Amino acid sequence: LKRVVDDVRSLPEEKVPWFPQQIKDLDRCNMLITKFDPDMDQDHPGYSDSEYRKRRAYICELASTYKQGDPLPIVEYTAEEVFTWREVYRQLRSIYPGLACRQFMDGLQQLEKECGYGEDRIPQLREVSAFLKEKTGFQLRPVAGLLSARDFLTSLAFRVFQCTQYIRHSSAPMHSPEPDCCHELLGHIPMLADKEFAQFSQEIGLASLGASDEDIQKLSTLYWFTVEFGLCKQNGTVKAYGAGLLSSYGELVYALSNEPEYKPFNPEETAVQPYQDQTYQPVYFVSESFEDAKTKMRRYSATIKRPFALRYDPFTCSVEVLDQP
Ligand code: HBI
Ligand code: FE
Repeated sequence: LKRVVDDVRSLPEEKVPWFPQQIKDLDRCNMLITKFDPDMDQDHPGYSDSEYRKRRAYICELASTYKQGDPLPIVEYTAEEVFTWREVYRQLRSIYPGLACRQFMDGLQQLEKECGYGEDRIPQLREVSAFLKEKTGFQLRPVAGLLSARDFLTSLAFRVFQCTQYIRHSSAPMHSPEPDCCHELLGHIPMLADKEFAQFSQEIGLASLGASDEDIQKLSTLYWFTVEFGLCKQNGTVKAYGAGLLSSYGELVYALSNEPEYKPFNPEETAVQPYQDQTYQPVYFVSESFEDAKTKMRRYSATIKRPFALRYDPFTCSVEVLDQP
């Protein structure tokens, strides 16, 4: 029989990186990466716009002081911000029907009907989080920017999705070098309303808990080519389910144009494929179905070596550490 141990430190293996075991431990998973930050990156479209940077600092402060369980911050978006949202929404919405997968379209239609999605206003994370909680148990948490891969993946284990709340610069509505609320709300949220996809996402998160840096790197690459840039077959055609595609007009069209290279999704191979975060991907991975992607991911995750087993308890939103039999 498996034994529940109350602390990872009592495990025989020593070099297990710390990981959260309770949902409130996510308050400690906040390591930001400054790679695409408008204060640091001279190529950021908002770099020379001090108003924009001030606004970003304000919204990021809301995220930095957030504690698990607090009500999600409400941001009163300005007319300029709503204008940017409207442009992005209009353009993308018009091409979704032919290019987005069925689960995405279902989710988006529900959000439009039940959660105030539309071109006239930017949905608030608070209402979107309540919506998701009912559909799949996922909830949102505000984040100030790009997180470390470990901290980002870790929260998925608890069905928590870390969401940025600021919007991209108005001079570049069709492209953002970093995640913003258009990417989260249009790319990720409709998919997280699907039960099977929600489970897929949580399982990547669970696989990341206490994993070595090398395994985090691989899981992060798998996340990249599935949750961010994944394609899947549906009724004989290939559709997009990745949020990076579904929030970028240019790349969504490109990814399904037959111009790039396509490979079948196979975790061992996908995990070591080098990837691009500056421009379009040269290669995309195609899954037979979500069911198939989930089965393959599960088989892959089981090969990650760990001196213990984990079990997620949905009643307490906590992770139990079990000795291997
Ligand atoms: N951080 N806020 C945020 N949003 C993401 O989508 C995100 C991240 N950090 C890392 C990451 N995505 C991926 O590149 C994977 O490495 C997990
Ligand atoms: Fe993303």
